[in-house]
Amino acid sequence: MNKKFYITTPIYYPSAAPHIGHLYTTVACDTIARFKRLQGYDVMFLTGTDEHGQKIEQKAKEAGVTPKAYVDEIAAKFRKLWKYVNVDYDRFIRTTDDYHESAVQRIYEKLLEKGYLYKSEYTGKYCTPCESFWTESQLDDNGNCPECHREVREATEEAYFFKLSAFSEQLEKLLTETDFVQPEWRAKELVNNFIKPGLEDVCVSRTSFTWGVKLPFDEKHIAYVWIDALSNYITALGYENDRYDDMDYWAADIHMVAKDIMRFHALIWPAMLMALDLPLPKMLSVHGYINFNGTKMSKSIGNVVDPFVLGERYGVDTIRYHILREMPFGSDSDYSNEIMINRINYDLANDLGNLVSRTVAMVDKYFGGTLPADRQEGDFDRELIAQAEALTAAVAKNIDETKLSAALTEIMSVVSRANKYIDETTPWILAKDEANRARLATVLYNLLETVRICAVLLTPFMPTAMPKALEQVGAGADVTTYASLEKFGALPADVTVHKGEVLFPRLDVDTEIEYLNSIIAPAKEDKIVEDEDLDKAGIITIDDFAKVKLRTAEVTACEKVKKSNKLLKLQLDDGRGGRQVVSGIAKWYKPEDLVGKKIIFVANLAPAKLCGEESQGMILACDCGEEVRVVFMDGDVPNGSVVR
Ligand code: ME8
Repeated sequence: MNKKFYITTPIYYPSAAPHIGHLYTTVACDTIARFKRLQGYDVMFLTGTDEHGQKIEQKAKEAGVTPKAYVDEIAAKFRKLWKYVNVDYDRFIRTTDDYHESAVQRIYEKLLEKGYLYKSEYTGKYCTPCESFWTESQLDDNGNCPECHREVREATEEAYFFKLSAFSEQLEKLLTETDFVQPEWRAKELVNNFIKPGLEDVCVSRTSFTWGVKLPFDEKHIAYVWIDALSNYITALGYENDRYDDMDYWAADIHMVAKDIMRFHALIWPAMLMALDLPLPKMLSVHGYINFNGTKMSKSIGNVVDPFVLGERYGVDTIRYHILREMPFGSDSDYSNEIMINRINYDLANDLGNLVSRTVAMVDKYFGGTLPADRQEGDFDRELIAQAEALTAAVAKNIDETKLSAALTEIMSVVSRANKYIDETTPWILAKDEANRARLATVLYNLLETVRICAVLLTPFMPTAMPKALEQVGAGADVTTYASLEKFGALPADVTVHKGEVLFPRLDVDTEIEYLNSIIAPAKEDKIVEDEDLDKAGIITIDDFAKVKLRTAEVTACEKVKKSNKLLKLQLDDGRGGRQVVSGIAKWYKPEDLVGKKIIFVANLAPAKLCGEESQGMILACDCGEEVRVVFMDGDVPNGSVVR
């Protein structure tokens, strides 16, 4: 039986559509899973969605739908994206799946039976309107509720606690004496920030909302989302449920997460497993964040990179390559349109794509597509062959260490070496003399072989383009296996190539940058955009105007934006779950002047952040000399009516 290999992504919150950050972790895991399958492992690759909790409950309420309907829609978007980018997972878990929910109840019961759960009192900062407890560090700059910015009060509620402190010593050992957390410096961070100051027990039940798993022994308590979520890694294998029977995949070989959720995975999760007497996962691979031009990607800033848009324009494999290549092991990476376009051009169009097309074209041109079997070794062969032969082991090592960017660097250096080999051996000069036939065939064969090895190793990264490359160099199924990589020279001596499409077309940098800048807005900070005057704006058509979606709404709440004399923050009932708009009218209106009034607003304006506050639209107002007057609606207009 083949050796088992179990890899997981985090299960994502279906509270907003997936973006390039989620894409990174999932494509990284998919690549590793594909590589291990290629190596012959029996792979279980798990991903899913983390669907309970107060945040989801609130979002659903705002959208005017049930939490289940809300998560169903977004979970479907995640699945759609994974299918689109060729993520070949084996299992998709949703924490609202019945089998998972009942298993989480059993986990709580077990923790209670084993003495790791106890009832006590939780004291924290409570926001009455939001019915939420917040920790000190979650409060806003003024010490208020981070959601509604109203005052919080100290409150106490009955809750269950998990004895995390009991595992302090074992966790310290795990982090300092094993290589569980990767990269290692992240483990040091955890020890210094959490273990050294003293681990506290974790409050693992809530009573202030209902969207979650009920504790079976005390039904007014809801399971803490993190206990619920982390359990997915074992419930998806069948732990404490009849749905699956795959616990023989446990312990996980790799849990991959970003730094934001490292501490839950490196402290609470191992402690839970210790409490449940289960073996610990072998590796927690922690990667950094993809930022956008140095700024954190955020929906409210409007710089979230949509993977569907990039995939449509540049091809899914290209995007997979780019994000995996750019993320250095363990640290943050910066997404920028320029870097992406240049990367596609240099690595994929110039180096890899060109190597394949040049080689195939030369076999076609000089030998009618089929190489003769005669051979004649020559200068430079050994160096190229030695590099190609050493490649598989180097890539496999990097994959096992989750260093995907390094694995790609290794492969691309062999690609570059092969391009250099073309310049060194000058096949076009060899072709001039019939006496060089055997030498020319050898040079081209070595190139085809190098492409074959690189393309097989690249297939897990680019599962659509690489089989095409392999077909072009005449590599049949028997020479695209992992075993076939052991030998340089697996292609038949009289191999036949098949000229095909250009794998990675070269992009025009200026055109693409202009395009990308127009669809992925850079952060707009603290600035009210002024209307252009009529002369400058020119004449527009009715179709241009129709692009602006105007709607009516009622102002349900309004307050001044702190740190700004100009801005008011308005909550609008737009008939569709509500939205927040920030407007530069504080000089002319007090909050109470606006509450209860009906206004018109631009509903499809890209979101922006003004003085740190998200604005999802713009209310209409007119310039009256030095003054600005808001356009109010008369009469009883339903909220959300279209204005044309
Ligand atoms: O934390 N760069 O879900 P989540 C790189 N439900 N990776 C990013 C990223 C970025 N800018 N943004 C998100 C949760 N990610 C919990 C997890 S697991 C038991 C429960 C990726 O939807 C990265 O993998 O907030 C990060 O850890 C994860 O999405 C957070 O996803």
